[in-house]
Amino acid sequence: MAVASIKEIKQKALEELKAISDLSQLSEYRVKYLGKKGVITLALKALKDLPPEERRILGAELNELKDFLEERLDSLKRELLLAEEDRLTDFDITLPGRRPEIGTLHPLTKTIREICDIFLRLGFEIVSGPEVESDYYNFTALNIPEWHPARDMQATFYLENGALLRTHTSPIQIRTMLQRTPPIRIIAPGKVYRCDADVRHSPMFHQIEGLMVDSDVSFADLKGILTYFAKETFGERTKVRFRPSYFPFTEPSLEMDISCVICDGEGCRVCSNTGWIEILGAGMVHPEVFRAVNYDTEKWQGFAFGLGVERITMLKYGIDDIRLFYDNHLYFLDSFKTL
Ligand code: 2U9
Repeated sequence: MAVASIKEIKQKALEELKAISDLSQLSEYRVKYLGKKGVITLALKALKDLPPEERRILGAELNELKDFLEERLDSLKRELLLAEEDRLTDFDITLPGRRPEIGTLHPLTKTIREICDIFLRLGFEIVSGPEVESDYYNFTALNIPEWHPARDMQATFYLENGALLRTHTSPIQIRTMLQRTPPIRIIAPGKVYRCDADVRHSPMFHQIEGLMVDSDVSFADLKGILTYFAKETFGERTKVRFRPSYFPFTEPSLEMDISCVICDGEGCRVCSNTGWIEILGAGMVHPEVFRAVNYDTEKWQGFAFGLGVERITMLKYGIDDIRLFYDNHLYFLDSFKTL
């Protein structure tokens, strides 16, 4: 190795040192010159083949260069780290913040909560029960014996062990009555299952049922409470009407209509030009049901009602396809954010 080539190494090294502008260039540079196979490391190794005098002079010069570069690289590294930190923390505090995406309750959850709140104000209590039920609690105790056509009407999902998926939340009321003595004022929201699927039917949907049992409960109480519920849910101006109906578990039974929320009673496609929309069924608890839970029919009377949460929600928001509730498309769910 000649003196000239050491000069060249030094000159190039100093020149390239000036061009370093970030940490990765610095690291590359360190490997190139000071690494195990770096230019300076190899040059130092090559000294051993030189005569002693030359080795001493060139060795001193190379070591000086090596020490200089090591020191310079260390301080340059500190400078670059500081600059990087500055860059990361250098932001404009006057810029508006990024608004976090906030979700919203599912429309069915909203309806369930709103309806439950109405009945909580009337002194009702919320109760729940299992979705997998026995034939007895779902049908027999509700005055629906095996031969009853209502069993076919409520197309039931049966499990292999003979249990079934509840077709309504009524078994909750049966279980509650078996556990307690009147007075009872309960509301039973929950999922129910029927083998049915189209634009208006889903194999799983939600019901809210109510039950009040006391020693002085009348059909008039039932009508009063249902009217209050309709006006709270659809607005004070909503009109109601009651029609006679039939359910195995209530007698007498009724269905309640409200004046059409779309056309205000004028007649439109939603109310099939009648001006009225059916929203729930109800009635006085059938004596056979009281007998199934060992309640003295001379002492106690009660009323019960049942409604479909999806149906109420579709009417409230003008939704025409039940499947939208279960698809979980954000464009649908987000539209309830401001409501
Ligand atoms: C007990 C006694 C009586 C609950 C009732 C209805 C009428 C009714 C339907 C509304 C639409 C079901 O979701 S839906 O398809 N329900 O019309 N439900 S009376 O009667 C009971 C419940 C429990 C012990």
